[in-house]
Order: sequence, then C-alpha cells, then structure tokens
Amino acid sequence: MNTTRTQVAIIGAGPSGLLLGQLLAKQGIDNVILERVTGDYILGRIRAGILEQGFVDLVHEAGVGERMDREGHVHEGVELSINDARYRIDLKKLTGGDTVMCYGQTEITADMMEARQAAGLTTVYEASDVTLHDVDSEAPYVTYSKDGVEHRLDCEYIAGCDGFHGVSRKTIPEDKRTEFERVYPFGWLGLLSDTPPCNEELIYAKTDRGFALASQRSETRSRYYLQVPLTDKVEDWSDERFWDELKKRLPENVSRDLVTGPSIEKSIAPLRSFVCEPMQYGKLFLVGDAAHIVPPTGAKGLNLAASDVATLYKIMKRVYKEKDTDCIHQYSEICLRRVWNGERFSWWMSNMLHNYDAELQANGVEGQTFSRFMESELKYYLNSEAGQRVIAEQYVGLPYEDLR
Ligand code: RFL
Ligand code: PHB
Repeated sequence: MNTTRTQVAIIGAGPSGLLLGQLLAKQGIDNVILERVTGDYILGRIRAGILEQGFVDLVHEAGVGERMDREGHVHEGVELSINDARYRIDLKKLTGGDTVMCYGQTEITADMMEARQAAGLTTVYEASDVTLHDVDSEAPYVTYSKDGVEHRLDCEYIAGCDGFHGVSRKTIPEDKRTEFERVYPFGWLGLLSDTPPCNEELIYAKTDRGFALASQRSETRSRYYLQVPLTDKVEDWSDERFWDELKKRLPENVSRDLVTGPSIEKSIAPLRSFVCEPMQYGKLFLVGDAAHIVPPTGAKGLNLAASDVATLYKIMKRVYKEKDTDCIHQYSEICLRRVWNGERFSWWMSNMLHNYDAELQANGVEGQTFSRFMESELKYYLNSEAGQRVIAEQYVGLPYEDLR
C-alpha cells in the first residue's frame, strides 16, 4: 500500500471539486483530487450553461476567470413564452443591476483543469474503488487503486464532490441521513449544434406540445432542449425530428429564422429533485450534486454547487487560519437554506413550464385542474411586474450567506 498525506481530500473532479481545490490552494491549503474517470470523459459531458454572479465572483477569486471574461456572454434578460406569446424578464432592471453569465460548464471545467495542472496540484484520474474510512474520527483516510496499485490518502477533511452517483453520500450511515426526492414524469432531450443561436437571450417555452428551451454556448454554437416522455430513447430522435419538433414549440416568429444543422451531441437527462440532510458528517462534507439535484428548468444545479463550495471555502479558511474547528458544524445549515430555495424555485419553474397532460390524464379531473392552476400561475407572474421580479431575483441567484 502506497501511503500519502494531504489536508483536504477531494472526491471528484467535476466543477465542485475543481473549484474548491483551486480556492483552497490559493490559501495554501493542500489538497488532492481523486477522480474515477479521465479528464476527457468529464469534458465530453454537456451540461449547464448559465452562471450566477456568485459563481462568476468565485471563479475570479480562484484566479481562473480570464477566458470566461473574454468568451462568456453577460445576459441582462431572459424570455419565457406561452405558445406564441413572448415575455421578456429584464433581469438587470428588475434586480437593480444583476445579470447572469452564459458560459458552458464544459468550458469552465476545462479552464479549472488547466489552471490546476499549471499550478502543479495533484489530481488522480481513473482512481477506482475510492473508499472513505473513519470519516467521523480525528484521522479520516481514503483508499483507492490506480493502475492496479493500492493507495491510501491520509487527510484532515474530505470534500465529497462526486456527484449524485458518487460514494461519499453513501458513506454517511443510513440512520444519520434523510433523503428527500421527487422524480418527474418526463426528461429533457438536449441537442448541441454549431449553428447561431435563434435569439440573443434564452427562451423558456411552454406549449401545448410540451416544454422547450433555446440556450446557447457562443455566437456560433446553440444548445436546445425538448421535454420528452421518459420512455423515449435518443435513437428515436433523428436531428430532423428534433428540429421539426423544436420549431413547433418555439414562438412562431423565432422558429421562422431558426438555423438548423447537424447535432454534435444529443442526450436525454431525467429530471429529479433530491436533497440529502445533513450535508456534513464528521470530517466529511457533501458538495454539489453529491448532496442535491434539481431539475434544470431554473438553471440552478451548477450554481447551488458553487454556493456549497463558497461556504466550505469560508469554513476551511477559518479552520486553517484561525484554528476554529467548531465552525464546521455551520456548513450543513447554511448550505441547506440556499439549497431548499433553489430546489423550490426549480420545482416551481418545472411545474409551470412543462406539460403534465400525459401523467395527469390518469388522475382525471384533478389532473386537468392542476394543469390549469399551473397555466394560470405562470400567466399571473408574467403579467405582473412584481411577479416578474420574483422570477428575476431567483434566476440571478439569491445572496450567499456568511458564517456566524
Ligand atoms: P459532477 O459534475 O457530477 O461531478 C462529479 C464528479 O465526481 C466523479 N465521481 C467519482 N470520483 C471518484 N470516485 C467515485 N466513486 C466517483 N463517482 C463520481 C464523477 O466522475 C464526476 O467527474 O458534480 P458537481 O461537481 O457537483 O457539479 C454539479 C453539476 O455538474 C450539476 O449540478 C449540473 O451539471 C446539473 N445539470 C445541469 N445544471 C444546470 O444548471 N443546467 C443544465 O442544463 C444541466 N444539465 C445537469 C445537466 C446534470 C446532468 N447529470 C448529472 C446527469 C445534465 C445532466 C445529464
Ligand atoms: C444550458 O444552456 O444547458 C441550460 C441553460 C439554462 C437552463 C438549463 C440548461 O435552465
């Protein structure tokens, strides 16, 4: 067994693990990242595209914002549509100056990987059988194997940044955690293409045929999504079928000018709301998707991961600079307050924007009543300035909370 030592062992080299690692290193806090797959595999996953200001600020603090500042696009507004009726939510005006940054998760992840490598920080890719030990003791450690060799990493703290399917959450004994979950009766089919976006800002479209989202990565690259039944497979959706359906769901005056082209990537993601409480157990902290999942309708998944990172970063700074270890007990409650807000917002947006008909038909008149409630709810919020402000202030992101 090959034994090494670090201060913070980070499990997972997704955006949570990489951002945390970069921030800790800036403070002189030693850390090692253990990742199950290769860097290329991580960069092949197409995920989020909208970053809140809090995320952008953290990326700057980590010293990796240069390309984001150059290539990312600041969006001052976002559109929601109901069939052909378009409503623009002026984020900047309604929030007194806040905006969001359109810059892909893939890009920010690549930037952080590059910065980590340039700084000479250790990331072990293709680490298998990662196992966490004695996390509720004074001497936690992690074992893993790499190229057939067994390794042991001794550490002081463990950050479980290993996503929904990772090992960290499952390390917390079942009787010490509570899990909350809602699984939605549809998924999102995403398509990435090298075509110019159909609109300057994102369009979240509610239609009788189901939800669609027009998003983007750059002036020449678009990302579109369609609500699809969970039973659908990617193979059921040729590019042609995708574009035809998208045109039927986007407002008519947008579809008219939609530029189509071959897909670079196409995948179906299920929609889920999930929270694990608490998010800390002994010396283990759960960060990002390891602790919570939201449906992507509010663009909150990655942003909630960033606010967890911000809180853990503040705690680690206090632990190592001020030798205050009591503050670790604040982690879970601070994170969960913001997490539940993001969960509620994402659930609410999902309810209002998707078509639940297929599922609700089974519930007869009650199902149809739910559909009408949701449609009325959306129209009420969109036709009222106060309502639009409620959406705007959550879309740009609620403030981060400080430690006590
Ligand atoms: P990640 O990105 O899942 O990274 C976790 C990393 O941990 C590694 N790992 C392990 N490493 C070592 N040992 C193990 N046993 C391990 N098990 C797993 C994994 O290989 C991986 O590299 O979590 P992180 O860093 O917390 O980041 C969270 C974000 O990725 C996530 O919130 C968002 O991408 C969610 N999400 C979306 N959010 C949005 O805001 N907008 C979107 O459009 C959007 N699309 C998506 C998404 C999430 C998806 N998932 C999880 C299936 C689309 C998909 C398909
Ligand atoms: C994306 O660009 O992938 C994206 C943007 C906003 C969302 C979800 C996904 O709400």
